[in-house]
Amino acid sequence: TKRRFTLKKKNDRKSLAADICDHVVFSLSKEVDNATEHDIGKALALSMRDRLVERMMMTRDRFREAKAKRMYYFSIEYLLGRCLGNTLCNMELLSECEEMFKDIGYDLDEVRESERDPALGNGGLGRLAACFLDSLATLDMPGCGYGIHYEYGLFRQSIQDGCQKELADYWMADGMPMEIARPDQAVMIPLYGRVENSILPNGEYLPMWMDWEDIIGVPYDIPIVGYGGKTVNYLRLFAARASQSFDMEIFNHGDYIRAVQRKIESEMVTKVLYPSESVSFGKELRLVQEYFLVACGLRDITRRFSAQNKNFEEFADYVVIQLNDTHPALTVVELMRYLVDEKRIKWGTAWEITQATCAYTNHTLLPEALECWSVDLLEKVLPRHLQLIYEINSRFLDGVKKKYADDVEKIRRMSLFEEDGKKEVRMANLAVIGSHSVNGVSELHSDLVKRRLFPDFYEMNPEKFNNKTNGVTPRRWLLKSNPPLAQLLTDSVGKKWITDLSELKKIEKYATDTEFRKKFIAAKRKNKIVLSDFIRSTLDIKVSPDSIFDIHAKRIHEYKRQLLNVLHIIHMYLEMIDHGREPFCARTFIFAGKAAPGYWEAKQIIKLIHSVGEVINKDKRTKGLIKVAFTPDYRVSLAEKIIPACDLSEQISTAGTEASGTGNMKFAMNGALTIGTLDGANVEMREEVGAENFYLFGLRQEEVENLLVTGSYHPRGIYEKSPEVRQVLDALRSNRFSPKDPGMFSWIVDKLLMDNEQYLHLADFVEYIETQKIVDREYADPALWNKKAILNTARMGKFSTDRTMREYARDIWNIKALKDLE
Ligand code: DL6
Repeated sequence: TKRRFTLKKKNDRKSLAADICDHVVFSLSKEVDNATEHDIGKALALSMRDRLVERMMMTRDRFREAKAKRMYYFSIEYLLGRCLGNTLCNMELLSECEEMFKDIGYDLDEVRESERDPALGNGGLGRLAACFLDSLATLDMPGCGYGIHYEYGLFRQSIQDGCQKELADYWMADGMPMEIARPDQAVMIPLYGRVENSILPNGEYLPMWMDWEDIIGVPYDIPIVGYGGKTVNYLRLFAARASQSFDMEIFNHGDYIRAVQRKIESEMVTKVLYPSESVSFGKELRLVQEYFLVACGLRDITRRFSAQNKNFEEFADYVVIQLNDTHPALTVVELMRYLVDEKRIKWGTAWEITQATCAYTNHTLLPEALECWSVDLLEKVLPRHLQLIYEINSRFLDGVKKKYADDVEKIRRMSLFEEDGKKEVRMANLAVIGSHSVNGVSELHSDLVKRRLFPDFYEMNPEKFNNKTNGVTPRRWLLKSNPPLAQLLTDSVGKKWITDLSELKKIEKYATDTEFRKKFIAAKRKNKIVLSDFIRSTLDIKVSPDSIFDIHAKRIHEYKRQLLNVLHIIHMYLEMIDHGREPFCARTFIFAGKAAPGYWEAKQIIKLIHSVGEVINKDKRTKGLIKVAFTPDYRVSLAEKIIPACDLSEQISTAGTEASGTGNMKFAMNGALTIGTLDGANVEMREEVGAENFYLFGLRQEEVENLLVTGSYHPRGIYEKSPEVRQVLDALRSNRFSPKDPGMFSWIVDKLLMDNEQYLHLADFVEYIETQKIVDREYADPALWNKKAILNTARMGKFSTDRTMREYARDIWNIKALKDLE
């Protein structure tokens, strides 16, 4: 007989209010009359959690009954953002709760503002993972996330004297009401030790991983509710705990302090998130983190699989694992170890199962971000895995040799081992050969993945390679973060857009409708006022909501070219002050983003933005026509304030460097126009919104490649030819923006003038300022500007992660929505 969990909690106002009161008393141990706003917020979160837990159990029962194949997303980062508002939105209880809070004299907005962002990710890669989870649940698909329960998330950024200072982010200080600890499902993870190679009496080779140390992985589940509240999947995050036996062994020898010390050391594994998305760290702790994620995840999955099915040869019929970049690439080796060593499955079959189970997404073309692990380190931390990597490599290269006989160079390039200098394992090669699918995250990027990153692998197995253009979830990035626009869209075309973003095409016809346009402008203005107030209250900078909000919000990195933006600001300033040429429109340049703590150049760029801002903001001669603001501590909740208020979105990376970008999509969806290069997903966005609704400039990827490969980039020639470039660089060198620190920014000028400046700032500068002039002219014509802005919102249907997830499900995972299986 089928036993299905049934819902007990009701969603009407009375039941919710009663539950909140119960939680204030029984979970928080406070009296309702003395409860603070914060207590009420927590009690509301707990009441919502109760509802999600019920639905999670129902979803679990439905999966089991349907014997559904499941997708497990392995990612070292998840950038969830605040949970409460999102849960209320997806459960369609937001306005109900707002009303209820009003009735009892509390402000729900304030309660929501006091929630801390769980910042368990650096940027694009982690936020994409969070959007995927939202879409999977909304689509009723069996897909869950696996990750690490870091104690400290990404550092908090404060600005002191224009410089970034990093502060620890103890995100759990106040508890995380939404999560569910599952100590009963903890798993044990071995590390270090040695391999003993024995031969059984029947001649069979038996490697034994011995003398390992172990860490316990304790799962914490965060329920992920899809829109409408029917499906609730989960994100399972593992925290490292010391194992009892581990402590006791030393303890029994009488060394209590050393036992505690060891306990602390093993809990270090999940202490902190590494704070960069664009370099590979090469540190032992990071390797242990990566293995910890993979090993905890696989143990959990194999246990779940075994409970329903004993035949591991069918594993890939029920399980598929998506590797979010190479950080979880050890999945390939750990699954082989499990199948061969523990399940005694023959190598060839185990390899087929592994390849059918794993799929890999690449998220970066930057060479410095491609992970390699030293053989010495692997030997120390994971000795059995290193043996397996040798075996995988040798069998794989046998196949390569069979196909390409004597092409020694090709074999060298395709090997899992880098042999030049210190011997290392190339994790990207491992992920490619161990997976049945390799995808990039935009059309351009996927093309470069084939041509630039893995040409040999592509030649050998072209069928593995595919593109899955990124997206963003319209629930968080439009419905929740932009209530005025969301309301206007719903009023105009109905609610269907929330789960089918292509519905917004229907507003195209209103692009020239005066009434609609007025409302669209009013929604944007409302958001701009909120951001202006925020900037005034946090930075003491007064900005006008009538000015163009020109926004550059993303990680600070040379390839993203915040520097190009600053050069344009300086140009505008000099035009006004030195040449008396005023722009048509006032502009507020808003920056936000963190620099990796060890990335000196990026931190200097933050200092430069502040220094330029200080001079310009104070200079009365600008008549307020240019303002510069840097809003510190960029994170999901700040993005939700900034993005809806944007007029002009800066997406200006050097063509061929940004894999996709997802900020670009969020801005355009919220009615911002993009100024951008043909890089990442900008290319497809421009195709969708129409070339006339996108401010394009800059070299194409092939032109960039050509300049770099042939060594024919000579920026000094550009400097000499172009008065605009000269003026700006000379001003930077003249200390006009660093009066107290002469010479501070000379390094920038020097670098920009070097032939090997790989992001080609000066090559694109003149066209960039010309394009900015067009922006200036067109913003002065509100009918024209807003027609374009409306068309941007209308035509962003492709960039919903609902579309992305459907494509992964169909082409890579072979999973179905539960409703289609029932
Ligand atoms: O795919 C998500 C996101 C892209 O949109 C960005 O373009 C890309 O820079 C980012 N990549 C990373 C680097 N991770 N690694 N390794 O975060 O991924």
